[in-house]
Amino acid sequence: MTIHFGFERTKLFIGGQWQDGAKGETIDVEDPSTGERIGRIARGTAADVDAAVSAAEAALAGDWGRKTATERGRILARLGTLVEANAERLAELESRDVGKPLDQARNDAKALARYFEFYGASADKVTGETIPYQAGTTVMTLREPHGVTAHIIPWNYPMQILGRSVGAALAMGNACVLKPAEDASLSALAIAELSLEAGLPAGALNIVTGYGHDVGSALSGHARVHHVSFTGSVGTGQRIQEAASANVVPVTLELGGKSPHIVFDDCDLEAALTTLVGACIQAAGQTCSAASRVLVQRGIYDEVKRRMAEIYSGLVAGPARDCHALGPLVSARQKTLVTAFIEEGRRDLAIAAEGTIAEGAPSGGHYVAPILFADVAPDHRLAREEIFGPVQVLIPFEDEAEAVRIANGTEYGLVAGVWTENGARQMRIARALHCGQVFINNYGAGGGVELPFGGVGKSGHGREKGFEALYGFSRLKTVSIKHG
Ligand code: TXE
Repeated sequence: MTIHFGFERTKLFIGGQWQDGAKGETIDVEDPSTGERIGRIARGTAADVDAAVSAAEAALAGDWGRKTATERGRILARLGTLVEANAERLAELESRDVGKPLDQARNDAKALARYFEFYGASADKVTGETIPYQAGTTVMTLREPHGVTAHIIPWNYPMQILGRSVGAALAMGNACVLKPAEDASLSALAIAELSLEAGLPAGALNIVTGYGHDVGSALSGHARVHHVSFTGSVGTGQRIQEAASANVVPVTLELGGKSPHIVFDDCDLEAALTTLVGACIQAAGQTCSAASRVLVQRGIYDEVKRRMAEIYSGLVAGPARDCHALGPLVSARQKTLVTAFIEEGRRDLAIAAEGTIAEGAPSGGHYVAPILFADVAPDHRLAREEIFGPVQVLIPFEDEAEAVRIANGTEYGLVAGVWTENGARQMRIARALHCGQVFINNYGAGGGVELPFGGVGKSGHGREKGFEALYGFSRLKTVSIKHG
C-alpha cells in the first residue's frame, strides 16, 4: 500500500473510506515558515460529524466491537510499527504543516509510535476486581468502553496528542471521531491511511477536518457521543464542557498552563541551565507544559540571569527545514497574540536578552525572536497568563515558602520543575505544589508516554497518558450475583 504524504487532502475519513464533505468546501493549508499556501483540507460540517458518529456506532456493533482486547492490542502494535517505519515522512509532513523544526517533528513521530506500542501492549492488561459483599453473593467490576469517543485536538503537538488520546481510547475498545486542528490536520490524515494498513476495522477511527466553531462544536455536543477529550485553550474547553453537559457525558480537558521552574541555590546549576531554556522554547514556546516562569533563589539570581541571557542571545528562529532552535509560530494569528504580550513586556519590564530571526528567513513566515524578561513581579500579566510563544520570565525569591507561594499563584496548574539537591525539600515542595506533574532535577512533561498527564485549576481535569488514561477511556460496571 502506498501512503499518501501530500498536502492536498480534501477528503474526510469516515467508516474506513475517503469521502467528500457534505458541502464540498475546503480550507487552505499554509506553510508557517513561508506564509505560502501549499495545499488544502476538507472543511467538514455538522452533517459530516453525524456520518462519522454513525460509522463509529456501526464499528462498535460490528467487527471492531467483536475484537478481543488482545486483538485490539495487536492492531495498535502494528500501527505503532508502521508509524515508526514512516516516521521520517510523517516528520517532514508535520514540519511543513506546523513550522516545527524537523528534529522536533521527528521526536513527535517517535512518541506517536511509542503511544501505539504502549497502548497496544496495555489493551489486555486492564482488569476489574471482585468485592467482598453479602454471603452467597459475588460482586465484580467490569471495565467497558464508553462507546463513541470524540477527540478534539490542537496544532502544537498533533501527532503526540492524537497518540495519547486516540491510542488509549482504541485500546479500551471505543470507536473514535477525531477533529484535528484546522491548521494541523495532515499528519492525522496520513495516520488514517496507516491505520487501514494496520488492519484497524472500518469506523473504529474517523476523522472530520474543519473549523472548531462548526465541526468541533457539533462533535462536542453530539447526542450520540459518550465521552469528549479536548486539548486546547481555556475558553474553548469551557465551551466544550458546556456542550457536552447537555448530554451529561464525561469530558477530559487539557488546557495549558503557566508552568514554573523553581531553582534553589543548592542545585546542580550546570544540569538545570541546559533544561531551563529548552523547556520553554521547544515548539517555539507553543507547548502546554512550557516552563515559562523561572523562579530563582536570590543568592544565585544574578548568575542564572547572566547565563540564561547568554543562551538567549545565541537563539535563532528560522525556517523549520533548517532545524534552527525555533521555527515560526503556527499562524499569523498566534504571532499577533504573542507579539502583543512582548510589546507589553517591553513597556513594563526589564529585558535580560533577546534572540534573533535568521537572516533571509522568508518575510511571510510567522517568526518571533525569543525574549527573556528579568526581575518580573509575580502578579504581572506576563508572569500569570499563558503566552504560547518563546517568552520566559525570571522571578527572584528568598525562601521555600515564597517560592511555593509564587509557583501556586496563577489560575493554572499543569507541570512544575524543581531544582534542588535537598531531599527533604524535594518532597515537601512536590506535595505543596498545586499542579498535575512535578519534575525534580529534570523536566520532560511532553515525553514519557507512560506518565499520567493533566492539570488542576484552569489547566483542566482528567488524566491522559500512561496506564491511568485507560481508566478514563472506560467506565466501570458493578455486577452482583446472588448464588446462595
Ligand atoms: O485554541 P483552541 P487556539 C492555547 C494557547 C493559544 C490559545 C489559542 O494559549 O494561544 O489556546 O489557540 C477546536 N468547539 N492553546 O485558538 O480554540 C479547534 O478547531 C469545539 C493551548 O488554536 O482551543 C482546535 O481543533 N472545538 C493548547 C482545538 O479546538 C473547537 C493547545 C484547539 O483550538 C471550538 C492549543 C469550539 N467552539 C492552544 N473552537 C494546549 N493545552 O496545549 C475551536 N475548537
